[in-house]
Amino acid sequence: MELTMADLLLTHGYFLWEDAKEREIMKPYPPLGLLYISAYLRRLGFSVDLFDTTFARREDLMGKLQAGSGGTVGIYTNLMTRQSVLDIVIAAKSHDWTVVLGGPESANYPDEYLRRGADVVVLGEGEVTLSELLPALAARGPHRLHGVPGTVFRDEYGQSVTNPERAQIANLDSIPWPDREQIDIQQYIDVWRAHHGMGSVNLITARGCPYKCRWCSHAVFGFTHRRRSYLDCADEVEHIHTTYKPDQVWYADDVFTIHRSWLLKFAAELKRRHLTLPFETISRADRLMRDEILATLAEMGCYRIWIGSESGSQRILNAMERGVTVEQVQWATKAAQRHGIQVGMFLMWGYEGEAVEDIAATIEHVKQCNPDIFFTTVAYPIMNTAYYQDVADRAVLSGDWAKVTDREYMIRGRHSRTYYRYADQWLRNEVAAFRLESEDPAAARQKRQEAQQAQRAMLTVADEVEI
Ligand code: B12
Ligand code: SF4
Repeated sequence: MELTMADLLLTHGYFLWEDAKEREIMKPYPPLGLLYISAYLRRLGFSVDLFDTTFARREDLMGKLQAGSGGTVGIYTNLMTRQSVLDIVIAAKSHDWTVVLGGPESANYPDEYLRRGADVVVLGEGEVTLSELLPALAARGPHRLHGVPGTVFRDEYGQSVTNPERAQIANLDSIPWPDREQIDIQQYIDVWRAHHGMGSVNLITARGCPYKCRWCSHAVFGFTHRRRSYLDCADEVEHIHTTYKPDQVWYADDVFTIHRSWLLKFAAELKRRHLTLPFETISRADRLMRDEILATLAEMGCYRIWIGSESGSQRILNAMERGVTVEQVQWATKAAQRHGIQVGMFLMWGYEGEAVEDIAATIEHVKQCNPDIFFTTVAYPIMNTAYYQDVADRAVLSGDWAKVTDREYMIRGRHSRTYYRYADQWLRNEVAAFRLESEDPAAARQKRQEAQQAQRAMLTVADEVEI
């Protein structure tokens, strides 16, 4: 064992260079959760080492695990990184590390991860739990962690023990900002600049979302919503601006405009400090339903707002318990664009009960809104969501649990993937035709024909099921 070993090595399982799709997108952000934990533990006097895998090679992390045999490693997990994290767990265990996992994915599958070698899974926020867990591990080892709230572990008999829940941090201003000094933020900014002309840094102004969209994962923060004070957030933006000089920021909140009066105060404070930094963020249409909000966002520097539109069918939005109307999405999109803000839209195919009329309604809706960008996805059930419960008896993983993610669930009886591929082509061609209409009617006609072909092709495979 190294004499200088840190109390905790923090890392994650996301390696940009291993992911061809992400390399194409090239919009990496560091995992804020790890940076928050690092800052919190350091302030209490723990020594923390942080190995950011984003731009690293897997061999480098493996080398580090080999060199530091016998320490404690904490790994962030999310839906995308299951296989990668399991590889790290196996490597860490082979070098005698104690392995602690945290984040949304391991919270959804604590026993699966414990069975595959993890020693402890932390549920919920990591800061306070780790500050109690590290001394408990040092004093009692990994099998006698009874009474450490927010943890799941295996006792000496191999039985899984779930401790009581950890209380959430009531005052988010009381914890230090993310420990960005521990990683190479400049590399993130450089990569962003090289690929998008703008260097970006992420931050959050709140934790948790009180809405109950049935497919959304609330594994970490539950259904609470806690905000930081607008002054603390403005201080952090100022710090980011003076320290890293990015060209923009990304407010990685769940619903950035959820609290109107907070937003107005925050905007006024940034203005007072002459901090107009371009930014992107995500929100809900029903939380954008005033010109005042959109004007404020535009004045703050918002150049693109992402809206989860999901479907153009009110019936499906209601089934999702989205709490938003189609009209609200249409109004918010137009209003944002009127204020000079681009709109990015997320859409979902294949939700429970979706019929061909709902698909047609979604296509009409996207034409009506004419967002600047839109992304589609076929609905997938994340473990422990209400949607998962709805389809659990028909959900089949397309491979070994350790090798796939929750995105690979197939739903028995649902239309095939080919069907949704055609739905996508129908949508994209219709929207393209709509956009070409006035400037190039011939091209528009061509696109409309392609849309009709896609629609017909979709209908011909309507009887094929996913599984
Ligand atoms: C911003 C964001 C993104 C951004 C950028 C990601 C980034 N790196 O910043 C973008 C838009 C790219 C994105 C994409 C996706 N995302 Co996303 N994203 C988020 C979001 C809104 C914020 C993340 C964040 O910064 N949180 C703030 C920090 C402080 O919270 P935290 O990371 O959870 O950390 C705390 C705890 O988890 C814990 N903890 C964390 N690490 C560790 C480690 C240890 C050892 C311990 C003990 C504890 C611990 O302590 C931390 C502090 O309290 C979250 C929702 C959310 N509010 O968290 C979804 C979320 C993480 N994303 C999710 C999903 C599904 C996706 C996509 C798969 C969506 C898709 N269909 O494509 C993609 C995957 C992309 C990829 N390749 O990984 C899900 C994950 C569900 C799951 N079970 O894993 C979430 C939870 C959203 C949701 N509600 O469903 N995402
Ligand atoms: S989808 Fe957005 S609004 Fe709905 S519950 Fe999740 S974070 Fe909240």
